[in-house]
Amino acid sequence: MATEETLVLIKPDGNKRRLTGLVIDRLDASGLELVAAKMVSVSESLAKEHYALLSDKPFFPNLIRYIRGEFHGFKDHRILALVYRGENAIKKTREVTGATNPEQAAPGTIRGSFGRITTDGQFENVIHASGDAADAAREVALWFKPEEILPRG
Ligand code: IDP
Ligand code: MG
Repeated sequence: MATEETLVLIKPDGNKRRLTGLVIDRLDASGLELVAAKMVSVSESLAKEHYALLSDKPFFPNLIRYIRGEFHGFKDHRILALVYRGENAIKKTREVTGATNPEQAAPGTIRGSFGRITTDGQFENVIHASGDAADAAREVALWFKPEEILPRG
């Protein structure tokens, strides 16, 4: 298995509920290496590009508002973006993350422990993690310049 890189975003609910350290701790425990990190002010165009494959979904407009921090009071649209590297990094990160629907996410996963569905149906699932190799390559390149990522040792 080749070394992979994958994108993680701590979503605005994770930030607001002070889960950043916990998320990083869980990912550290998985043995992956943190190779890039930055706070990003998420523009509407970045949000729409990130979620381009979901643009026909009914929840898409709310998803854009969610990832831009509009539900959680972040007027500067702040989010923490991270890149993890390691063997099987995409699958390992998804396992720690848990299922998309926080009510179906396994206990002990980040989403199973801390996610929720709001009364109006919005999934608040704490983090984003790239779903597969194609998504990971596209998303890492969308959020980070090559020189912002530590070189492979
Ligand atoms: P993922 O984040 O587990 O990869 P995707 O299917 O790629 O899941 O969806 C991206 C994001 O869109 C989810 O993390 C969640 O915030 C939102 N989402 C996906 N499906 C639903 C839904 O059925 N209702 C509300 N929000 C959803
Ligand atoms: Mg996805």
